[in-house]
Amino acid sequence: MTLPAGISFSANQRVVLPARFNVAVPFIDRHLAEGRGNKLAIRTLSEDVTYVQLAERVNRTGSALLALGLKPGDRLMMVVKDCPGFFYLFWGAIKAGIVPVPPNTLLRAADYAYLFEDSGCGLVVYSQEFAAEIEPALKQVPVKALTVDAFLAKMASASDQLEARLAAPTDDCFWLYSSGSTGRPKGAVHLQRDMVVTSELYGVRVLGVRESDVSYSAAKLFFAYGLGNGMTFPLWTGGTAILDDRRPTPDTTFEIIERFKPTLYYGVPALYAPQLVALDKARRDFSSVRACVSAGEALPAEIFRRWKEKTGTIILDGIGSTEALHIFIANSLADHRPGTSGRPVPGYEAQILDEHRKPVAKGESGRLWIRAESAAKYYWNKPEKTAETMVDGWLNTGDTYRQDEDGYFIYDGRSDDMLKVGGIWCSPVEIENCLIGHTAVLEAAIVGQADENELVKPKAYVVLKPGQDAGESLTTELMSLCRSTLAPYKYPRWVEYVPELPKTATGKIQRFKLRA
Ligand code: 3UK
Repeated sequence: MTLPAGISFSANQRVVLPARFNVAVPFIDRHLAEGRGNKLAIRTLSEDVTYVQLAERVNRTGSALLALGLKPGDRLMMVVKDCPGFFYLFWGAIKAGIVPVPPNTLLRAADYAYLFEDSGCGLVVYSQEFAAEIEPALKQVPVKALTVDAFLAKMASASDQLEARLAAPTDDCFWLYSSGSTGRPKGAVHLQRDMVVTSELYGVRVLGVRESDVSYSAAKLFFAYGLGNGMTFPLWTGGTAILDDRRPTPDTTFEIIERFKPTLYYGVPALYAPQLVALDKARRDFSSVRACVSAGEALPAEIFRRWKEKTGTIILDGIGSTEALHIFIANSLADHRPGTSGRPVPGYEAQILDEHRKPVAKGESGRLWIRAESAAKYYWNKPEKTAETMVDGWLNTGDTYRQDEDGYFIYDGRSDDMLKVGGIWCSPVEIENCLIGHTAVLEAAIVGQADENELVKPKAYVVLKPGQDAGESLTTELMSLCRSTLAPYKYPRWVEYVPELPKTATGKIQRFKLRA
């Protein structure tokens, strides 16, 4: 399929866009003009949505948001499960000039209260499933709010005509929250052009996404990885996206794959591992899938090998980030090396630098910096964090990398103490603070430890208060304390009791010593 009218890429992969445009037009409306109206845009276990229906509902949504009093530039917080309503809200907002902000849907009330406050959002729309966390947050920070079902009822009677609000390619378009090891999540502000860049440079040109593809992402839409896989790439190419709102498990994912026969499957290492265990017990039909993708954390070469043996398909690992929006170093069908993240996606630049910001010798480890035309412009209200991460047009990934003799990039760990669990960020400090909330605990430190599949999970080192007894029942209590107060994937899978924690002279916990 050719690029949408008015959009092109130069020979060095720079995007060329009209001076004034709205990105909802090439992603949504153009499919009607190009004769794809009756094609299925979205399929779920309970409904199918054609491109005509999608475009109409996007218009009604934008009209309804304006009727609810939102103005262009206002933020719409959408805590929405993977369902067609996610598409309507995201694109309806963008088409009306409103800024959608889809946060992680696994957070707790206190986290949401912070996001409502920080974003200054004018409206919260949430799936009923998340009411138990959203409603207490709304009591703390009052914002106008509606459930998705209540919103859809309003939408149905709103105007199906909506003029696209024109913007510059570098105007703010949508935000994604990203967490750091200390401090609160940061709203990464993405621009109108960013989804065009990721969809074309990685989606079309590296992965070969095309109109005939049926895409299924087990990674959810609130995650920048899932947003690209499960929404922007299919819409950019006029393909079909499969959505499932359940928590992905081997059973649910294989059920979806056998039923909808996707051609592209997107997972994370923490799901490929249990899927492999399930494949040992029963064969599953994978014949529709032409390529699998993995991101979020490094894919162990052993998982690549066993997956190929069991399914006959290969997993293309690639590294992306919320700030870059999607994958910037990747393996492809034509060029891959298991155990590495691959090579830079054409159009993205990558450099491995030492602590003086000088390039390291080939083969040596250093900090990975990238230059991306899809990069967030800044963090909302966080000028210092912006200045640390975004320097002279380059993004500091916070990752340590080295290159092998053929130029493939090899992940060497984080440069900070952050952990990825199931592809999602975990701050050690947040888990430690939760543990310290228990009456028996004096101090705690969290580090990542590899499980039997070489995948990282949180491990707690705990110092007890005098007179407290370590034991299995305390361990169970600490784990359930974390499970009930933090996002569920963040609880420590192991607890080790120690007499003291290693610290610097200034009292900072030296987590790297516990990792060693
Ligand atoms: C780590 C990886 C090794 C790395 C993401 C694809 O993960 C995504 O975004 P986040 O902001 O995290 C970014 C950080 O995660 N990481 C991601 N992929 C890999 N490490 N190998 C990998 N393949 O620390 C990176 O800095 O949550 C992934 C597309 C869009 C995304 N946002």
